[in-house]
Amino acid sequence: MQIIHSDDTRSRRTHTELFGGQLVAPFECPERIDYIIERARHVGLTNIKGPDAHDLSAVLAVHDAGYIGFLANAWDEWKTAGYEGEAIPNIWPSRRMPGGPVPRHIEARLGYYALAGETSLNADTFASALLSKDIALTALDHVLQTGDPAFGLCRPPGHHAAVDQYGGYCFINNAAVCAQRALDRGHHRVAVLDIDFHHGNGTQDIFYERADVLTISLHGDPMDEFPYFLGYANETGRGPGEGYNINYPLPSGTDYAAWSRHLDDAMVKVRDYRPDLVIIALGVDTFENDPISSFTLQSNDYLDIGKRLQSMALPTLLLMEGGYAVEEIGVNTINILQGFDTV
Ligand code: B3N
Ligand code: ZN
Repeated sequence: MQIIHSDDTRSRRTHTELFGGQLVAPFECPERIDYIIERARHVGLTNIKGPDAHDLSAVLAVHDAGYIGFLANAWDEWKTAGYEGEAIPNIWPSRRMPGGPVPRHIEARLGYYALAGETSLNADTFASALLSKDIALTALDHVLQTGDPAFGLCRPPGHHAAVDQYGGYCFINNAAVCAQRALDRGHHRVAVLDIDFHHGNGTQDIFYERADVLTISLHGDPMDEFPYFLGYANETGRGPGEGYNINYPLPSGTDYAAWSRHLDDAMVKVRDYRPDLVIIALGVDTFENDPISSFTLQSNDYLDIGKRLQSMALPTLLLMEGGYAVEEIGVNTINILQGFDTV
């Protein structure tokens, strides 16, 4: 398995995450990647290379240009406003005051472009999001050129990032960028299968009215889990996209027996779609000891997930999303790659 990785992902280190009325140390931390790459080397997965630079065209094909401009300038605007801490929104265009222009003040612009408040921005945020996109697109290039699978060790993750909103630790939707780039390179149908614990709301948002990208997500029921406001089973797509979005909201405590039955069902739907490429939004926060999630998958289950994914026998791009049980994240993630490789 070709792995795309950069040590420079370490440069994203925020100090604050809004949780439980306090600013806590972020769950999404650089050590996550250290553990994964260390485990890859330990088990002999040494086919690791750095990312190539890619311009913004693929990003602007799925994200709003005003949003990307906001990300590029937010930190400077925040500092210019005289704020001392990391940038966090504190007001939103909420249900009783929607509409209007995109305001000028950075506090308002943060709320306008944020779908949630836990994720802090700092001086390195935009550069790290661009690097994560480069990692994803380099992994895609490998799949397109060789037909062989590749794993983009993306950080920050991407699947919550919507057309013009960030949140849930995500800024640029790497899976969506790669799906669109594959279509622009001549593919006709791409499937995104999201196995992270959290609903891939951003990917759903971006492709909701389209039939050329099938989006499927297995996740904690949004009645109880982030992102709460999207991810329900009755969200099936709109207009030409009707039938091309499938959600599997699953209850707290879901174990591997139940989860893998839904995975099998999802994989049948992927295969029936006959995609030229399948993109796996790969989170391992389904793990039993994940600190912010509530499924009960165990480390060995990830080997089996890899085997099942490989059994689809489709060109596959795997992109890193969530997973916060830091000491086990390496074993769990690499188990998926090993399971995939050993069929
Ligand atoms: O959902 C949470 C959250 C839940 C439980 C927590 N505990 C018990 C310590 C802490 C936090 N926070 C909201 C932000 C979640 C972002 C999820 C990012 C992700 O992995 N997406 O796939
Ligand atoms: Zn997640």
